[in-house]
Amino acid sequence: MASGPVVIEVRGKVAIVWVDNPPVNALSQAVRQGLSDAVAAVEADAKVAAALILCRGRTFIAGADIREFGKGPLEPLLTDVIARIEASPKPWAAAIHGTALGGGFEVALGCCWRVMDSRAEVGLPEVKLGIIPGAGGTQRLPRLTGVATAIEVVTSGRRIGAGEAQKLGIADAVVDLEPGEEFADRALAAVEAWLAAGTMPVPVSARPVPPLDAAEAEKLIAKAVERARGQLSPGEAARAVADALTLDFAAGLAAERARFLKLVGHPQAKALRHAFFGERELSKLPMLDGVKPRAVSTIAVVGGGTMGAGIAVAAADAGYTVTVLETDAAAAKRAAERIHGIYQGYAERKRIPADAVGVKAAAIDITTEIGDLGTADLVVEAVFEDAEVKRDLFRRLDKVVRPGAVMATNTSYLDPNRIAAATGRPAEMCGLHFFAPANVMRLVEVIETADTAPDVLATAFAVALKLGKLPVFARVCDGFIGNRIWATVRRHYEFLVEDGASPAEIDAAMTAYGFPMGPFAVYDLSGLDISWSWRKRNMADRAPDVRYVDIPDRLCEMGRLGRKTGAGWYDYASGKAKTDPVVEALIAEERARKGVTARPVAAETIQRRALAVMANEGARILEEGIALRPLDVDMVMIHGYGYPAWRGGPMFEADAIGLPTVLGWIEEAHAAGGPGFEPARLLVELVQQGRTLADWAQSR
Ligand code: 3H9
Repeated sequence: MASGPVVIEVRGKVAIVWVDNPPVNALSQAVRQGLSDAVAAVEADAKVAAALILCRGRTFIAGADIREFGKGPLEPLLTDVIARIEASPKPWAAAIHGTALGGGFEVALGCCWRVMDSRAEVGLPEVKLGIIPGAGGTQRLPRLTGVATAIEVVTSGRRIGAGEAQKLGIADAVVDLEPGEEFADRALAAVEAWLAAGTMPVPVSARPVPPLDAAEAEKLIAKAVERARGQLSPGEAARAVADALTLDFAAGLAAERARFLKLVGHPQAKALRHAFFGERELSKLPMLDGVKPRAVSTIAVVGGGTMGAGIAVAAADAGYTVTVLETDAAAAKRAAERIHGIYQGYAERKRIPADAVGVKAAAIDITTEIGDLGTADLVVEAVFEDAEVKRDLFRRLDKVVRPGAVMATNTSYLDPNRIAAATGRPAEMCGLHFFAPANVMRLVEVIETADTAPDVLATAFAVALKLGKLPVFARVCDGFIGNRIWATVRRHYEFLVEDGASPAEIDAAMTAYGFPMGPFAVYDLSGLDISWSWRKRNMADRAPDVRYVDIPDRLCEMGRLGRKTGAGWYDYASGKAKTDPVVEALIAEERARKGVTARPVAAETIQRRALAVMANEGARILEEGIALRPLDVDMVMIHGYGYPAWRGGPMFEADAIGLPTVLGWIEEAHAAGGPGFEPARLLVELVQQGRTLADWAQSR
């Protein structure tokens, strides 16, 4: 075969089956057909004794073509292609470089032998797309690793490095390439050696499944279900693997297929596909088209607090030369300790070797001399959230930072336009709003001020991508995308408390919805004082008809600022969040003062109000041009605020439920919340036109 994405090259007795389907060799229909035809061609060629799958480009097959999902099955089915490979009288091997994921790993499991580049990884990440492996992965993997490991692998979707794969019996050989060596040559040599040995391994599907107690399997399934917080795929994946204990291979495969088909068209899978492609759309912006980012190799971070230290570590790990500016020697020492602490944590979690901690921490330069920032290509400010402090800092930075360098503020709530105006070069300023801990959280809001130059914006995106972050474009408003939505919905949660729900009921409703933590637990964790000072600044002279709940102010006045003070909405004296009679009494007192008769609030009411308020605020953010597309809002809420990815984010979910229904809920929220909670004009118009947000985004 000389054309198409699958091409055969015969070398001696081995047919190399080259797969070449950029960018990630996904198993499109043409690739499946090509592999199927290759089996026939290899069988027909008398000179050939074995076949070896190798992939062009950066990776082995990264899975089924996700874009084909939802279009109905196209022949040949992957399961059948793999069955042909496995049943062939001539042994097939897979040579894995990059990542063999999902269907790609399943193809490899259908081969007799697997040889891996020592840097390669394998994995079954299907659960992250709301599905389960659908081409034998749940039945072949436990035959190699045992059921318990296979359940762990399919339910986490994690990747397995070559070393571990060899220990687990997944990889038959691992090759460490010497400089100048070709992986193809080494893999070919491995196949020739196996052929020479003359023993053909038993196909994986014909191997016995190592026994596991049924009760033990049930426990593992229950654990997967619990961890998934409402997402169906991990539980289904665990059940599919456990089927291997009771069903023979053919029946197990049929059961896997049935589970796969049930999930692939499920709304959760659609939402997770939206999340997958949404992440990859974030930096594809018309205003960045053809704009060249400025070169950045040195990054200065001003402030070595929790945020600054996290940013510095993220930047250093991405290969930048990093300097942190602190105010004095004592603060510099604390910053150094914080950075050391982050790397220490990495070592404890085995992300880096213990002896690398000191070297990595020492690579980040800490200075108290602002003049040392003169050579930086990008300066990120992460100091105390106070407008005057920041303006003063930028005035001083303006004098030392070299012309052409980009300057960014990491403010969460302040106006970057005002901060930029303190410099003589507002065009070179933007906002880079990281989320704490900045070395872990992937979300970064990239803020375009009124003056940000296009190539400054492009530089901010390029750097954020190099840091492995998910940069989301936003324009200036109070709280940008995420904090603005969070602040709005938080107010609504407070209304619900005043109306009759307890903080614990609201937290339970929202964790049942799929959030990792309830809003009041989050509130306590981040500290009640942040929103207290915001309210003092922004809500002190509110109109009399604006609904205002005094409970959080009263809590702050009592010194209950959240976890850091041992008490907030909850009491933490025991180390765990406990409902506190003091708070219950305060809530009762406030209800009485306002003449509110507490009424029970059902969990569904809390959940639909939360969705309605978030989607409504998101729509306003869109109509004001603060965010460009609904997917930007969704990605912020998923990656910064724990919105369950399997719901797709508030904008996607509003579309999925139906905008007319959601508008009805928004009107309910408006009736309860009053001014400030009016339905967004954009949503009202879309409902009148019978359109969706996705449709609106497409037509712009
Ligand atoms: C499966 O296999 C089901 C089977 O069990 C059963 C079937 C019956 N399909 O991420 P990147 C695109 S489910 C289509 O930026 P990286 C991606 O959208 C699948 N397109 O690169 C992007 O497009 P664009 C299980 C795909 O180097 C471009 O490729 N497999 C697919 O940072 C580059 O992607 C997975 O879940 C795909 N499968 O990371 C693996 N994958 O340039 C999903 C990628 O237009 N993929 N694209 O924006 C990944 O995890 C990463 O892409 C990978 C490379 C690690 C491979």
